[in-house]
Amino acid sequence: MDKKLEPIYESVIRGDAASVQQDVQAAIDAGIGADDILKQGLIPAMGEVGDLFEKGEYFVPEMLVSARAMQSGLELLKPLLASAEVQSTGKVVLGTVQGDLHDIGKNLVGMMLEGAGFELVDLGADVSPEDFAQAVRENQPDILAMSALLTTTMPAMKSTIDALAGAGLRSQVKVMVGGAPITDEYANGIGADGFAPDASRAASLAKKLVE
Ligand code: B1M
Repeated sequence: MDKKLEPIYESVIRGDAASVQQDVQAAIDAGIGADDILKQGLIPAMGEVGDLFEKGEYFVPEMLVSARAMQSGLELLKPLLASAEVQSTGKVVLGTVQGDLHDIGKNLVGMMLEGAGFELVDLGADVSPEDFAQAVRENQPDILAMSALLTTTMPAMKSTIDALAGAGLRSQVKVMVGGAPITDEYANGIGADGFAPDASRAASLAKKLVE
């Protein structure tokens, strides 16, 4: 890793948003490309945060703080990345299913996906099957990612997959699901392509699904 990118890596892991912004700006000023700052600084740092979470050394609050710090760096890079037309890892349409207002975990998943280099279309919470299908039609994502936190809203995942099939869109997109009540077995049962138990593993799963 370029020596000038090491502070970015360390600041993301510490979850220090102000330092991440300073370090990213310093790297831009030093002439390092936005793509290198993203792929050699911010993304590996979020990968390390994910590993720390999976090892039980970081918990949800630390992961959130690091994800927000990473986002603050990403904000500085976004205009540069857009103009450089950097190849993204893939595109994901994300939302919490119909009837469900819980969005904290969904937002964390979104941040980890962006941290892994995905382009994100976040539909928010309480998204109907028809709106998911419409977003897939309009955005042509690689992945549709759904979150549900209530046992009463889990069936909306199946309704959304049915809506995709009804609209002739199911074969065009991978579907991944997650949220506290969701299990691998449930995901298989409704015909999803994958389930992840947490935000870090959601990013790893998304990468596998687009391979
Ligand atoms: Co609600 N709520 N809530 N709530 N709420 C729960 C989920 C509940 C377990 C609390 C309880 O009873 N112990 C319970 C659900 C019971 C059940 O169905 N099994 C519950 C209930 C009942 C309700 C209401 C019905 C309460 C009422 O009004 N009577 C109501 C429903 C409103 C609605 O949605 N229609 C309600 C309302 C709310 C608030 C609005 C007050 C608030 C949400 C605020 C918001 O999100 N903006 C809220 C909160 C905060 C919670 C708890 C306390 C915390 C949820 C949370 O944010 N966790 C929750 C109890 C708990 O979990 N301890 C609870 C932190 C977050 C980081 O974790 O969302 O699990 P989580 O996300 C994780 C993983 O699940 C995974 O990654 C994330 C990070 O690692 N993940 C994915 C999530 N989505 C993923 C998608 C993926 C992959 C992984 O791929 C696409």
